[in-house]
Amino acid sequence: MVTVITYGTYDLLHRGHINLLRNARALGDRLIVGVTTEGFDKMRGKLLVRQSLNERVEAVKATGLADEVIIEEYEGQKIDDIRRYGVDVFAIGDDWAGRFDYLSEFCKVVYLPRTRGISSTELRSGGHDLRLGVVGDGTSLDRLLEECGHVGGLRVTMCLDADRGPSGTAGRGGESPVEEAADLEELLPAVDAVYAVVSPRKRSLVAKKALEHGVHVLCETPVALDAGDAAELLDLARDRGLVFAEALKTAYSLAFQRMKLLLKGGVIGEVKSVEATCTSLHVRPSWSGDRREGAGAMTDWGPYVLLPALDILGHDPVDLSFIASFDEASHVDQYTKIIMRYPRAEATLKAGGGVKAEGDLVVAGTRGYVYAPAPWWKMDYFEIRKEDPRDNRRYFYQFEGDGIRDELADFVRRIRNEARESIVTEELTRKIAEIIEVFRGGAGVHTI
Ligand code: C2G
Repeated sequence: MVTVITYGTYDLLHRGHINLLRNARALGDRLIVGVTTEGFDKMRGKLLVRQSLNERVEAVKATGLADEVIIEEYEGQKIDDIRRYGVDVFAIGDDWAGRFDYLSEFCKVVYLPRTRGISSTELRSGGHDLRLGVVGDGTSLDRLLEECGHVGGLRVTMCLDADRGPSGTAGRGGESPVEEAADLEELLPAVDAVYAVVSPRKRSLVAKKALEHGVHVLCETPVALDAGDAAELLDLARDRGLVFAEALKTAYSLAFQRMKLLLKGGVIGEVKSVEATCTSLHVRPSWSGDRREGAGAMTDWGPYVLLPALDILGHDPVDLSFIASFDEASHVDQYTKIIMRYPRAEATLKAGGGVKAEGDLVVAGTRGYVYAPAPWWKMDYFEIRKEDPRDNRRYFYQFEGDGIRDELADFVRRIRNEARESIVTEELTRKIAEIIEVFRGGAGVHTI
């Protein structure tokens, strides 16, 4: 009796899966199929699975090819299963070639030919991937290309970069070459969505053109330098039935979302203060030093420090002031402290570009506090600390790919109508732009 085992997600079960199961079964007398849980898929970077575990299990059972269906929940389970079920052969599609050689210590490992021309990703996207155009400023595309690979259903097909010129990026990414466009007029008709990472001033112009052209937009934060522009973009997107999303990565972190829920549940009592710091010494891209383009600590880091304050304490501080240090020649802010007073709480937020400080987050309450160490804006861990350290609790989460992955997945979900409200709400987008406008207008700004 030869026992064969194979694993998979089996989302929207298709003939590729069925061929694989049939071929696996032919390798022995008995076939066990492991179906992955949502949690395990998320952990291994598969984010856009459409069907529930139950639906996927039922679909595999309905093929009649599996003698037994089991659930795969954790890293390292394969070895446990092989031992537990006395497995002789481990079979998997050859897209995994070499990756499971380590199992040959426990049983025979066979890579079966994958069926060409069909995949769950394609079925999920209704036959074609969303074509994403990147309008950038010299930011490396490599990272984005890699992250898109984890999301599925989205391909970077074109880029436009005024600063770089023809660069050799074109042709990268194997099957999906990235073409370089000469201008927006060439790019927009050729894509379904745009990721705008140009200077803060230009990004609202790019976003507007894209939306007018019927193209969805993922826009770096802050999306605009004043509330009017932000509102115009949101309204335009709504009128056209398009998705407009602010790329504020921390908001998509699971740890950050979990922390907010715990705070809402009163884990540290009534929140009295939010202190958040984000700084960097290397000033960011090509527009740095140009105040008109929106350069400065406030635009680089302002949205990040504002995020926890506005999310936790609300959008209506009773007053707002700033203490800022400006570069003498360029008048760009190198260091900005934002102070917001609420009826029963306060926020002290520090943004630095060219000034460095400890980048942590502390939320103080009447029964304890939350501490997230630097760099808290890439949050994967935080602590709830109490008066008695024995009552402290630590929370760990996975935070992959600087948050870009989750941000892209949310963007795709919204375009596919699978998620209603954006993680960064319209109200938050408006409020961030409004606070940046107040700062740039000089109201309540004390200079040091
Ligand atoms: N498959 C195939 N041909 C396709 C698509 C998929 O032969 N056109 C195979 C895959 O190679 C895999 C199985 O069908 O062996 C299930 O595919 P997925 O549901 O995509 O699952 P996958 O992410 O490959 O999971 O740890 C290994 C995983 O559990 C395998």
